[in-house]
Amino acid sequence: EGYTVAIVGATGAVGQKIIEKLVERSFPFRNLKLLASKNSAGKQVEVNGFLYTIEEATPEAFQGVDVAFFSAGGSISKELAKEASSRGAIVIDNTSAFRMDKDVPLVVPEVNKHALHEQKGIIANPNCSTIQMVCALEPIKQHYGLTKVIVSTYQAVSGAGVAAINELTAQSTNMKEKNPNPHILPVKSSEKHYPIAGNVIPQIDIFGEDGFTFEEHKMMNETKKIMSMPELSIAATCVRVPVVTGHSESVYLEVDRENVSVDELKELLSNSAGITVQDKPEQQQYPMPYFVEDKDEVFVGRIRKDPSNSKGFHMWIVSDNLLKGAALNSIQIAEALIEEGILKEV
Ligand code: 11C
Repeated sequence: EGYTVAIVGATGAVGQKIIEKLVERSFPFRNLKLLASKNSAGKQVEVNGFLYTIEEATPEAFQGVDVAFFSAGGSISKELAKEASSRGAIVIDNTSAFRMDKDVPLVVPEVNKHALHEQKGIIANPNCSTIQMVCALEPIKQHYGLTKVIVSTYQAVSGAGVAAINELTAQSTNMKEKNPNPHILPVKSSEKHYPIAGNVIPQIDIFGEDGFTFEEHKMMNETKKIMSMPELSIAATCVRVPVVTGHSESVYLEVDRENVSVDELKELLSNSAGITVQDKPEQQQYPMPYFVEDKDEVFVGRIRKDPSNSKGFHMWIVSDNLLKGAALNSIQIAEALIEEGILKEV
């Protein structure tokens, strides 16, 4: 009884969370295949009391797999995702490799579960900072319309993987150190690196010709695709901050209706799937990344009306980037595939 599930990138920051959440949510797996690079092959990992040996991710490793979660970087997905789907697996890909492909649904189940029916073997999990934002924007769009979004992010280093977490930790233990020796952030493959402890870096991923980074393009393009709003006016500024886990976002948005009140917005978001409103300024209550680690929800607070635009609102959105931003959303996609009858019972 149950599915054969493969996890590609099982030793990474997201891969580890996928394993944790599969167990915690009692996902119906019968067999687990933990796949990783040649370097990690042979290591043993305990999952729910059973020992699993990590195997090298090769095309043949996907034989007999029903669902494959990919989270080992875009180049591995480009190399192996089609190999997996051609062997009958449904791939849920956590990288940016296929997100904007016409034939690949880009899914946040609370927003566009219906898109799963268009899948042709690969489903893309959106970028972490996009996921938490669209969870809050979708109910607003449905009730009041949405015409404009301007977002600035405050993103945790775990988004850049275990090496970036280690870099922040090492630099934080000696903030006065004159030689923090950065070599991962902002972008591992780039020429220049900057310290992250005691710093804020306005660059996540590489720059495009328009002056926006790829992370900013992801937020803009993915939001339009997930929400089916190709014409949405949206701009993003993505910034790395010295936080291990939990992305924060300052979002300005404009609705398409007059006289929407802050209380109405709070009520709407409080009743929306996956969202918790934490918004009592008089009690200094608002979301903070320090408190969201290991929490499934998207937290929203600081909801205010813009002082000069009656259709404009500001809000602050925080979520665990490794959970709703990555591992949890991927598993919710797999659960939705079962609910919708797309992943057949075995
Ligand atoms: C970060 N958002 O925080 C990135 C990590 O496209 O899935 C996720 C990259 C992606 O660095």
